Amino acid sequence: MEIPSYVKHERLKQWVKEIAALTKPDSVYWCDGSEKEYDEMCETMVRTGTFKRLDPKKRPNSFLALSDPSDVARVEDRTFICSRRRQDAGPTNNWVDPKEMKVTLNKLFDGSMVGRTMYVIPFSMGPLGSKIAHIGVEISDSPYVVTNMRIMTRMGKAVYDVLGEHGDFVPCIHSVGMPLTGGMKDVAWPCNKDHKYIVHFPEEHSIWSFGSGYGGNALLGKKCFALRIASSMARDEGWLAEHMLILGVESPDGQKTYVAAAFPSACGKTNFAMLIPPKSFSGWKVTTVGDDIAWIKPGHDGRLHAINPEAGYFGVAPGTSEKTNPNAMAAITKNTIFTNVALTEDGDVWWEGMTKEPPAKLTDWQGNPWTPESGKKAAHPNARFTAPAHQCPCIDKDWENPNGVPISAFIFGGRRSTTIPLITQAINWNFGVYMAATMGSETTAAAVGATGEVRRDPFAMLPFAGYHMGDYFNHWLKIGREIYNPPRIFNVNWFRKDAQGNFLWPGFSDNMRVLKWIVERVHGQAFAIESPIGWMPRYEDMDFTGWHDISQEQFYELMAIDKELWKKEILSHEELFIKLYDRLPKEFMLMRDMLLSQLWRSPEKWEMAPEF
Ligand code: O2Y
Ligand code: MN
Repeated sequence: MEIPSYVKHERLKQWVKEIAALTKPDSVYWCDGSEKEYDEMCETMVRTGTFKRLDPKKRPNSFLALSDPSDVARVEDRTFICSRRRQDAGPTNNWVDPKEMKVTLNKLFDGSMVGRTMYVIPFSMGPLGSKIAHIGVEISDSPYVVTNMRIMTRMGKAVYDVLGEHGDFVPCIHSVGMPLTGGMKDVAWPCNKDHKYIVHFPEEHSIWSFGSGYGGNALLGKKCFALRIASSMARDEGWLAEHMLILGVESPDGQKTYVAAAFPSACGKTNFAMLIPPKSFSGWKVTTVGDDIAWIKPGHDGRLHAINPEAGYFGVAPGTSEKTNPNAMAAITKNTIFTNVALTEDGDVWWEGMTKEPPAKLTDWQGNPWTPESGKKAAHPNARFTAPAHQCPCIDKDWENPNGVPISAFIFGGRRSTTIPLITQAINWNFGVYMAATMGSETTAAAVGATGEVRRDPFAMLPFAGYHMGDYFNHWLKIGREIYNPPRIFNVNWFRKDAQGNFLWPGFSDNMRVLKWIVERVHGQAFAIESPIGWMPRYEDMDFTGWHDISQEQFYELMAIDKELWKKEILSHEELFIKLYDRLPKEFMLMRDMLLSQLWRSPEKWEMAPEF
């Protein structure tokens, strides 16, 4: 194996040799991250059928990949946190003894790259050399992974300069798990239909992924490193690795405020990160730092500073349109990889929700002819675009600032049709942590289990915390004790419905009205009243300028606190607490009791009557 002379890190070289000896690829290729390399790999994938080049006039330098129908999303039931002790992974993660798992993985990876090229992909999560950033090296036998990693991370040989001879890196090993033995012919989307393993070793900071070529299972910088391994590093080192978007709000007088927000997967995070304020909000601007993950470290000024560790968007295509997210639509006009969307007759892409009327004829995500009468979706519901972040028109000027941006507020939100008001502010850090820990979403038809059942998804981190959730809550409480000027914490619910099942809040641009109140609260510029569950704006504290007509009554329906529903809510917090009992913060019991006693003294339906 020829190793480029610019790689000076002996441990890294040794590790690559070991993995090559185990996986037995035909050749080893060290990625340099250049444009030439990217173009050549795309061209090779066009020849092998993995990529289809889209019409260069309509979507310059863009490609479509169609995955195997069995490999279309993250596989949570095949995702493992292999800490040495089971109790450190906690009851919400799949756990296998690391020694046992290594035996399994060594068998699976033995010869898994026969007939393929093994790519060595150096990448930085975060701006190269930033004190908040960390380095990883992914070994993969998938050229699809290489090209996606080049968009999603800072990938290339400059990483070796930062790494030097002894720098730390997270080793990430990935194989699609389909060796080409005995002259076997390759397929457009190789994967292993029988065995999938997405495995994390939090103590040794390493990741092994086998059998899937898709998204979060294979682009190991994202959920595996930037959340599962990084959350464990963050706990040990006193920082936060969170499933949060980061956005900037600029007021007409030029005041800039950064907020980070956590919503469960598929709750419109990218849309919120790229929000365009209503026309009536003249002079207000929202800018995007990140749409999915935030790494947040305490700064010398006693504040928390955040970077987006990623360099691209791996966004859900269905539902994205000029109406819902014009900034995302602009970001994907060129240099984009589309996965599992439909192909138009003129060589462009389409998905459900992109236009009001579907095209008359398409090729669907499985490569079959499609018409609106086909009776099935043209694009897979989890179809994705991979696009460079810098192509987003509303990208923040400091999105690559190595020092990060100072965070003034955390926002948490689930998908709840009842109970949770549109907006509340936690009375203090600890109560905010309690509210984030107990956030939940109602299951939709797409998810397993009964529709409408509330699933707790603490901090939107349930699938992504690399250690015990109880310890994770304690870590958040500890951060609050240690920083001098903690961000304020807010809870939102864009999804509340009336008795007839209609959404009470339009969402999208109008979320700016809530964001404005949040920003003004942070700066002590907005009024709030005390409710049993936190601070709340009154009707007159919200900016409804340019709104067709929202009455005070309608707004208070969105904000109402129903005592009976809240009693049930608190009871269902108990379910989570019992599960995490051995490591649950003692503060949570006090806060639950405080919540109960506050509710106890409130009327049956706590409404913000004008006399309050
Ligand atoms: O299904 C996948 O592999 C992707 S999941 C994903 C991708 C981008 C941002 N967030 C998510 C998520 O599941 O939260
Ligand atoms: Mn996500």
